[in-house]
Amino acid sequence: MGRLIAISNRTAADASARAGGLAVAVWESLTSTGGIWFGWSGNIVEGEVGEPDVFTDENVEFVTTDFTEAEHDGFYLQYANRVIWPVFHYRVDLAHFGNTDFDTYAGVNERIAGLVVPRLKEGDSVWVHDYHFLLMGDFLRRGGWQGPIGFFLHIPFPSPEIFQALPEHERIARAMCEFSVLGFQSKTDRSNFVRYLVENYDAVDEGDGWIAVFGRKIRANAYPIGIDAEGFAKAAVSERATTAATRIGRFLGGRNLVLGVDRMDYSKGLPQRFEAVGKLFDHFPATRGVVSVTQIAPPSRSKVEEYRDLRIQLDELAGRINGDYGDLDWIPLRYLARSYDRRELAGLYRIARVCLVTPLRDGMNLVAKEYVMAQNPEDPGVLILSEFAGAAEQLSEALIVNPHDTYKVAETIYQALEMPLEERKARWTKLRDIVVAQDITWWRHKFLDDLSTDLT
Ligand code: ADQ
Repeated sequence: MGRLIAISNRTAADASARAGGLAVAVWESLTSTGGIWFGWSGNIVEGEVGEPDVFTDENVEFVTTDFTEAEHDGFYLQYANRVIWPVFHYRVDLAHFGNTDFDTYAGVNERIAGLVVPRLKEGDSVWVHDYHFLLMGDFLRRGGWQGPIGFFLHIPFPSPEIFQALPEHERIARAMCEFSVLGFQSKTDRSNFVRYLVENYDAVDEGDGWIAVFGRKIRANAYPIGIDAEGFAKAAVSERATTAATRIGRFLGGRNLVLGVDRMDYSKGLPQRFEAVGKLFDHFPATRGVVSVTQIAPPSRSKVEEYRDLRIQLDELAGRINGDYGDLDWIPLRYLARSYDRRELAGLYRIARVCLVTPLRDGMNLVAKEYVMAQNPEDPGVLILSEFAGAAEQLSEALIVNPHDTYKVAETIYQALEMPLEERKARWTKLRDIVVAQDITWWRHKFLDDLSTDLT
């Protein structure tokens, strides 16, 4: 394979950002083939944007651009995060359809394509990431690039009825069909996309991922993203992990830990999860005083109003549950609105008897996979997983729940706490095997192999 050219909103230009799943995968791919990584510098400037910042780390060149205030607002805060994000997570009710934000969104896609095209050489493969750049394939083609372009969507692709709520759905879908290979997290996402094309544009699903549409052939497949499974298992027994586990152990005082770890986002189902915890203590009195629920949820996108509202809602719910059930020596639900080092998280996962991963919608959900890899094989904990997380397609040995059914979630937490060691081990072994087999390296090979055998 020739050079790889990656495009994503945020890059891993800062070495400390190479710890997350996507950043690790893209960085490893780029260092193995050599290449360029384009994205936003993270800076917002008044007035005009200047020349991009270009620098090299190992054999990877970074080309990052600042955003103007108008771009940061219209592209990032509005269209990407207040239109596409809610609609793709089935929350049309939360979408804000402004008059000009789509134009700004398209403008940023076009401007970045304009930085990419002159730097492309024959033999290069372009790999575009996520919902910020749905139009990138179209602009790269308009700029004259005819080589392979892969696209990977990290978030769900909604059912056609929901996608059509986007006023610009046709423009977006046509642009997406300019990519040579389209990657989705799950089979459900892939089939939603294909169903939309079949129902609206007489596309034909020709099998083996190939789709004939708009007079050409593209490939669309599910490539469920994985984690650095071995690395995470090691992190869970590192000194930093053990120290974090000891610290929380002092707080627990021998109680069972039920843990949640999520970015504070309305897609993660946190209010419903808190309600389920209330019902656990209500309907299963044996858990009172002996179970402690800790939710770690660092605030994200706090400039967006819906996220500020969520924070208020969670503060109220946690306060009410602790007020109703807490006692002098017991805090039933603790919620920590901050980030932790990945090794510290791994240590917390390892001692958690139960992990709650109950999003209302999620592209994949890497926390579920991290929890599995952090377990002690001799005494593994139990994963409770929403049927609406992409991870549920692979991790069917978890206890699968509907996060809206809060009584059932409460009952499932109780079932998990009572689960005999033999059953815990049997379920965990199957989960571990799949997370190891389909790890981050497997994912990138699966995607890039398809991209390199593309017919473009
Ligand atoms: P996210 O929505 O961010 O990602 P997720 O897959 O769960 O969701 O990844 C979150 C990552 O952040 C995990 O690696 C987790 O360890 C870390 N994290 C969470 N809380 C943290 C905390 N308090 N401190 C430190 N780290 C924390 C998007 C999509 C997902 C998709 C991923 C990857 O929304 O569906 O799985 O991209 O494709």
